[in-house]
Amino acid sequence: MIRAVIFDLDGVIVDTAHYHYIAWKRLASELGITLTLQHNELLKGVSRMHSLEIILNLGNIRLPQAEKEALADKKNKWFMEYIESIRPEEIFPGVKELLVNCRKQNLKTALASSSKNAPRVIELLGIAHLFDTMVDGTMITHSKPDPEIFLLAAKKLDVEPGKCLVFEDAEAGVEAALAAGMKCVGVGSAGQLNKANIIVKQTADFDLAKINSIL
Ligand code: B16
Ligand code: MG
Repeated sequence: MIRAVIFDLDGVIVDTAHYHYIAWKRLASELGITLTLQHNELLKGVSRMHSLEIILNLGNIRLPQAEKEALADKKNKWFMEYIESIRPEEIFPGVKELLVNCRKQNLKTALASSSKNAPRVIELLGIAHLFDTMVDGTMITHSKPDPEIFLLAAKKLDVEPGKCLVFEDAEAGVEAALAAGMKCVGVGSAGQLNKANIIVKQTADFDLAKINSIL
């Protein structure tokens, strides 16, 4: 039986991926690099510094660590400005209801986001009370595709990894969930997420009544 449901944030609950994209694109263009939506797929779910490395590689740019940190801080300041305008209306349709229904069915719920800004986003969305626990980028050493974030969420929930179901929109996130020994619902298009146990177009398309058929 599935006992817990673990949700990624960006791309699963709200489209913060868009704000990450415009902030990275702004930084990339200052560096003379054109960042496309296709490139952006590689940045989903991975840490801030790893995202920067991917962008610098696109432009064949090598920089000392201190400069990289300054660039990452610059991007983060822009991102933080953009997300201050996020409102609860931006939660993807049906996601709040899905969380409420999970809890009604005695499933534990967790947030597992690589973002160090996840607590602020969740606060602005007003949905902290719908999670039994939250794990974010400040609590982990290795970002997705490493399973650390999901294993920590399972530990905090006190549920075995094999009884957890993860919702993920990023390839790195799907890989992390499977590496943790969990089941995974891929949110998005089949091509990128084909390793997931099932794929839905939007988070709310998942049929909670059939949750155990995934095992
Ligand atoms: P930050 P998720 C991830 O969040 C994003 O998908 C990824 O694009 C971002 O680089 C990462 O968080 C770190 O975010 O710079 O705010 O710490 O999809 O795991 O919820
Ligand atoms: Mg995501």
